[in-house]
Amino acid sequence: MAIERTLSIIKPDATRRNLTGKINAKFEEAGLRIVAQKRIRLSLEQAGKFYEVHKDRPFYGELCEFMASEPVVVQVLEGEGAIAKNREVMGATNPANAADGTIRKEFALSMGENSVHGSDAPETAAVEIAYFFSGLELVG
Ligand code: RTP
Ligand code: MG
Repeated sequence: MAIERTLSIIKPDATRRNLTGKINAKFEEAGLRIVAQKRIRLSLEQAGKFYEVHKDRPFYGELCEFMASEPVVVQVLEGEGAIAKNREVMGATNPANAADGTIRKEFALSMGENSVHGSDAPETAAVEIAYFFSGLELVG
């Protein structure tokens, strides 16, 4: 399988509870390399643009406010089949349905406050990585 890169975000519910290191350990144990990482505070506008695909969904406003409420850690993960592998390590969107050992099973508080974001396809990964990082910031 090809080496891929994917965009990951450690969400405010997790940064608030000091879970950045534990979540990063899960990625690294799964063979994903953190090739770029920064802790930032999103504005409401930046969160809105990032989640624009969900703009007609009922949870959009709440989601954007949550993502802008406290710092997030944005990161690029690299590895074989990184996009699917990351989503496997994350677990299901709703933590009640997430498999044992996944990040969301262990750490997520609810469907909304579910600790991590991960790109869902190669096209979205490329767009999402470019939203936060320049090529020079990716150190493989
Ligand atoms: P993400 O984009 O954050 O990696 O999560 P995902 O692919 O598993 O889920 P997606 O369907 O893309 O939804 C994006 C985020 O919106 C919040 N959400 N809330 N209250 C709700 O019904 C609801 N549904 C989705 C979650 O934070 C989800 O991760
Ligand atoms: Mg998604």
